[in-house]
Amino acid sequence: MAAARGKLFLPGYSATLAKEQPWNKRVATMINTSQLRRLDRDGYIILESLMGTHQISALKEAVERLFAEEGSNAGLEFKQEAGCRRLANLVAKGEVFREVIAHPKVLPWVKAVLGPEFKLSSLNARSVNPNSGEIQPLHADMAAVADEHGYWVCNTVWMLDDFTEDNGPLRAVPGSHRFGKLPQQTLADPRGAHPDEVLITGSAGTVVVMNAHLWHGGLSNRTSRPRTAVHAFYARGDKPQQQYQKELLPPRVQAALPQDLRRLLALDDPLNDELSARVPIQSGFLK
Ligand SMILES: O=C(O)CCC(=O)C(=O)O
Repeated sequence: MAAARGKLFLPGYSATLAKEQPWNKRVATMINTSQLRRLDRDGYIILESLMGTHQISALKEAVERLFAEEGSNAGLEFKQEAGCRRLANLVAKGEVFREVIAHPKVLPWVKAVLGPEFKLSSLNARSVNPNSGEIQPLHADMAAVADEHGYWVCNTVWMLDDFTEDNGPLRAVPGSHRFGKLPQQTLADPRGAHPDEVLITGSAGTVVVMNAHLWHGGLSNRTSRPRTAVHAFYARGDKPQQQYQKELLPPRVQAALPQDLRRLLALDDPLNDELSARVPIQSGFLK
């Protein structure tokens, strides 16, 4: 990965191509250049007030209903995590979730990280328990390291509650998406504080777009209320999905999907079938 200092290394954006290719034109017009530089340099950006109150409450209501319905099985299509409640396979579980994955103000940023050929990798929810007592180790999602073609994982964290310093915010090491190494290969204790870490906080309705090679992790919740987020996670087209959507989505849900969502979910993509079928589910740190 050639990440030249001082130069933008975002595969989905090229000032030259912006003149001739519709996608790059769209990036150039929709995306604020200083945010783009921040995404390239730090590995994340914060989109405030992306969700309105109606969308936040609809998502929260759907998430809590699913936690109640799924009980101790919640999250099992992916993995369960100590100190949290998790849900997985959310594309299958309601229109309110399908609206998240193709948001027109978020996808251009995902493209800026992954380039034009990308797909949804998984859609999950994570709610940190009150007084959770657990810290996620610093990790890169799917334990992914950028390869010779560049970045291949991008996550978007949709805050359904305020993220404060006390209730289990994200922490991240800015610039670590460029290290080409995983925290567990380098740090004596990936759960420990890192000298360069920052806390990512924000109000409910904020969406964090994160180059998911970035070293990051959720902190513990020291308050008496849960802290909930939805994670819409994307992968470059030549890599496996974290959760193979074609297998997980019931046929009636697949049949009702419009073409653009079928494409985003890679439902008619033989390469994705080859890459994603029968591949063990890979987390950045959960066994
Ligand atoms: O704070 C969050 O919900 C993000 C947690 C995270 O990084 C993960 O589950 O991989």
